[in-house]
Amino acid sequence: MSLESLIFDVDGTLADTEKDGHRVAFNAAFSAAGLDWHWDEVLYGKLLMVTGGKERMKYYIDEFRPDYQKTADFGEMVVQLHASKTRYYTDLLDQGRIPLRPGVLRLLQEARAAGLRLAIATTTTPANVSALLRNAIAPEAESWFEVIGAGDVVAAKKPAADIYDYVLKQMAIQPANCLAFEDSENGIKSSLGAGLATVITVNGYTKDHDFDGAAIVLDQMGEPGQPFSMLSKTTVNGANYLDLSLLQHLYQGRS
Ligand code: XBP
Ligand code: MG
Repeated sequence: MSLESLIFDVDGTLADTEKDGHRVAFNAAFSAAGLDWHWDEVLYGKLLMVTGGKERMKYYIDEFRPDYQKTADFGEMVVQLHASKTRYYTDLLDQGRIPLRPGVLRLLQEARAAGLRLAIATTTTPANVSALLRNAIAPEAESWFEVIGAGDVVAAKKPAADIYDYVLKQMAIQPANCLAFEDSENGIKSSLGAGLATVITVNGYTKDHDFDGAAIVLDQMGEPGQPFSMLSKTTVNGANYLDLSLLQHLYQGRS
């Protein structure tokens, strides 16, 4: 077996999009619709338990707003709010507000140079992925990825394995030839469920999540001169940033 492909989550993994991106865009959409819904940073951490923006809004009303009287068209209202949120979110990205996390661009460039096949498996809306890639990498960066599996293309979002299964099928590749990159418990449940060895980089919202079964858990991918901290007990042969040789080492040692 050899390492042929890297499959990346987007939100929280490629970029810290949740607190200053998605959350801000949800609040802008709520306010524009005249709703008194507001998601502060702490509440948003709890809402992240549910992936998918439409699903998250429904969860918020069901769990946190027993006072809210749903109307018959509630489902359609959520769809409209979500479309509005997507516009606010992609506008934020078009303003260049959200950069990639440390080491992400370097690792993508190294992987491309080595001929690895790249793909994306995410819960977020396809337009959000396009906006992040064109603004944080390059106008043509979508073409770096052979398959972009996103949003409602599968019926069940993470933690279900469906989005990874979808991407693997599109690529006609076996999970044993790939590594996945995730940042959250829902994410690793999904990737492990699809049989993928998984590299974790945590963020503020996910640092206390359960990453049992991960190939390695890091605070960030790191850069030369900006070392990662390791949160798992993994041998890394002295490496202090994530590069292809460390990925090969993790890949060889995967269980
Ligand atoms: C990402 C998400 C997404 C975004 C919102 O999870 O949960 O729902 O927060 O995106 P993951 P949409 O990183 O595990 O894929 O509003 O476009 O659904
Ligand atoms: Mg994520």
